[in-house]
Amino acid sequence: MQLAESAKNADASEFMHKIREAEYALQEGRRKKNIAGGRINGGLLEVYELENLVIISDLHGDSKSLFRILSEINYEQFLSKELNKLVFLGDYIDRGSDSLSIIYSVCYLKSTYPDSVIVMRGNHEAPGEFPFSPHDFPYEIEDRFGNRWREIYKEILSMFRLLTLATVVRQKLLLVHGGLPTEDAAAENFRESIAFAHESQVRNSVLEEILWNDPRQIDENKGQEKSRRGLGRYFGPNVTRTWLQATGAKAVVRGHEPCQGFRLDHDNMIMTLFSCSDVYPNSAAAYLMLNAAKLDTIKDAKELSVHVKFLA
Ligand SMILES: [Mn+2]
Repeated sequence: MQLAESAKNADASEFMHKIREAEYALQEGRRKKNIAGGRINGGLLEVYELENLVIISDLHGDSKSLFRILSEINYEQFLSKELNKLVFLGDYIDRGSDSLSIIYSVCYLKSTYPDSVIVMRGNHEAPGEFPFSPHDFPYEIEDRFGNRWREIYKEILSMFRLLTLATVVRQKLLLVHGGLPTEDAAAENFRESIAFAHESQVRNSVLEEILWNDPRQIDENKGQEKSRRGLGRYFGPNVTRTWLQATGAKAVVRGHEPCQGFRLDHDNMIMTLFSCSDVYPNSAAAYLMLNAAKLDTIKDAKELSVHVKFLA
C-alpha cells in the first residue's frame, strides 16, 4: 500500500508537515462547528446523517492491522464519499513497534478526507494530563528522527489535544475510548460536559473518566468504584443506562481493553472493540462495518455485534 510506504519513508520535515495538516483540519472543524452530516462542539461530535460507518478501535503501534483494515474497506473509495464515516476510537501509540506509521497515516487520512474521518482521543493521547506507563512513544520518535524528536513529539501532543472525546452517531451509538463519566450531572448535561472537557488545564474528572474508565458488573446502588488502573473508575450498568437515556443512543462502543475482537457488557448495552493483535497475542483484532439502514435497526450492542469483522 502506497500509504504504508509514505508513512515508513517520511523524513522529519515531511512528518511535521503531515501533523500540522491534520491539526489544521481539526481546528477548522472546531471553528466551523460542523462536519458533513454532523455537528462539532469542542470535544463532542454528533453525526446525524451518514451512508456507511467503519469503527476502528485501539491500534497501539500495530500498523499491520491498520493497513489491513484500510485495504479491506478499500479506503480511498470509501473515504471519497463524505457521508461515509471512518471513526478511530483512540490509542494509536505505545506498546507496539510502529506507532509513527499509524500517526502519519491517521494525520494523512484526516487532512485528506476531513469530512469522512473522525479521530478520537484515547488515554495514550493524554500523557501530559494523566501520566501513565508504558509510554514508549517518545523513544520510538528519537530512534527514527534523532534530535528532532522533541519538536515532533511536542507537535503531536498539541494535535492530540484537538481530538474528539465522544461521538454520537445518529442517536444510535455513543462512542468513547474508555468509558462513561459516573456523575449524573455529566450525563444530564452531556453536550456541555463533553464539549468543554478538554479545555480545563487542571485534572478534570470528565476527561479522565472518558479516557480511562472500564465497564464492570457493579451493584446498582453503588454504581461505580475505584479502578485498579490508578486512573479513571469502574462503572456499572446503571451509569451506562443513564448515558443511553441522555443521548438517546441504543449502544455504547468503546475500546481500551484487549478482548477476542469484541466483548459485550451491561446486558448488551455496551460493546468493547479491539483492533490490534501484534502486542496482545491472546486477543483478536476486529473492526465494525455497517450501513445506515442496518444501523437504524440496531436495538442493542448484541445486534451490532453481527457487523464485527475479524482480521484473520
Ligand atoms: Mn486505552
